[in-house]
Amino acid sequence: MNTTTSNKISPATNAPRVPVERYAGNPVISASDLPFAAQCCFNSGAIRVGDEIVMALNVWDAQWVPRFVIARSKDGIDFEIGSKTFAEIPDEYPYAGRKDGIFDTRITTLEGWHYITYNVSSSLGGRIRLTRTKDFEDFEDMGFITGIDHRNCVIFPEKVDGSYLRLERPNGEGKTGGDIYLSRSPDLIHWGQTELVLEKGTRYWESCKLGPGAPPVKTEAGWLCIYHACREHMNGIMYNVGAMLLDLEDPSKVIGKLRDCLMWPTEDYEMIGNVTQVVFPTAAIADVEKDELLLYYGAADSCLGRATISLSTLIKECLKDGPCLPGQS
Ligand code: BMA
Repeated sequence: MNTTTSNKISPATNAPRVPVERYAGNPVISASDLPFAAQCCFNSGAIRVGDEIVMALNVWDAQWVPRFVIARSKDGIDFEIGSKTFAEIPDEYPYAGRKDGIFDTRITTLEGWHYITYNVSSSLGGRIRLTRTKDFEDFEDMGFITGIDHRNCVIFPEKVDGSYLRLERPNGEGKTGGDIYLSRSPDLIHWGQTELVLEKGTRYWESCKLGPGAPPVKTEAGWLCIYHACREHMNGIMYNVGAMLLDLEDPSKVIGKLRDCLMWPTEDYEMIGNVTQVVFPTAAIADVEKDELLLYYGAADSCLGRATISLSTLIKECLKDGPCLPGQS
C-alpha cells in the first residue's frame, strides 16, 4: 500500500515521536465517490466486521441535507457505498425541518450489536442519539441518550465492573466546557456517575477544547483513546489529534498520555475545505499482529482521510509520558 509520512514540522517537536502514515491516495473517500450527488462526506465511524471494514458514512447531500449511509470495503481503501439512509433528522420539535443536522457517527460493537452514536443539533443545542444494528441493513432507533448540550460520545466495546461506559464531551469551550468525561450506564440508555477524565489545556495544541474521537480500543496496557484536541489561533480553531491510555479497571484514570500532538492538519485536503485546518478522528481499528492502528478521520469537514500508526510505539510513548496532568507537563 502506498503511504506517506508527513515530514512537516511538528507544532510540538521537530521530529514526530509517533509517525503517522497518511494513505498516499487520500482523501480515501470524498463526495465524488458517492453514488448520488453530494456536497461532502466526513467524520464517519468505522469498524472491522470479519474481513470487511464497515463505515457509517456521514454525508451532506446536494441540498445540504445530512444523510447517513453504509460503506463497506475489503481493503479499507476502496469502499462500496450504499444509498439507503439509515438515520434522519428526528421528526420532532425542535429538530424537525432544520438542516443543521445530524453528524459525527461512531460505531462500537458490543454484545453482538453494532451501536452507532451521532450528534443531532438544533439552535437549542446538540444531543447524542443512538441506533443499533446487527447487519447494517435493519436499524433500531434507541432515541436520545444525553440531555442538552452534548457534542461527542463514544461507547466502550465492553462493560467494565458491570456497567456500560462512554466518553463524552458536553458542548462548550472556554472556562465551562470542552473537557472529556466518562459516564456509566446499566442499559446504554440511562447514564450517570459522571467523572472528569481529561481537561483541556495540558498542552498548547489542546488548549481550547477536547472531545472523544474514536471509540476506545482495548489493549494490554490500557484503553487506548484517540481524541480531537483544539487550539484557537488568529484564524479560528485548529483541530488536532491526541492519544491517551486509560486504566483498564478504572477508565476514569489516565495512565498515559502523549505530550506531543499525534496528528495535526498539514495536507491540502486537511487545510482547505468547508472548515479549514481540521483533522477529526472517528475510528481507530487495531491489528495487533500487524502492529497497526488504522485511523479514519474527517478532513476539513469535507472528505475522509486514512492513516496508520504503529500500535506498540503509540502505547509505549503514551506510557513514557505518564498521566501528564495539568501542571505536570
Ligand atoms: C466540531 C464538530 C465536527 C466538526 C468540527 C470542525 O464541533 O461539529 O463535526 O468536524 O467541529 O468543524
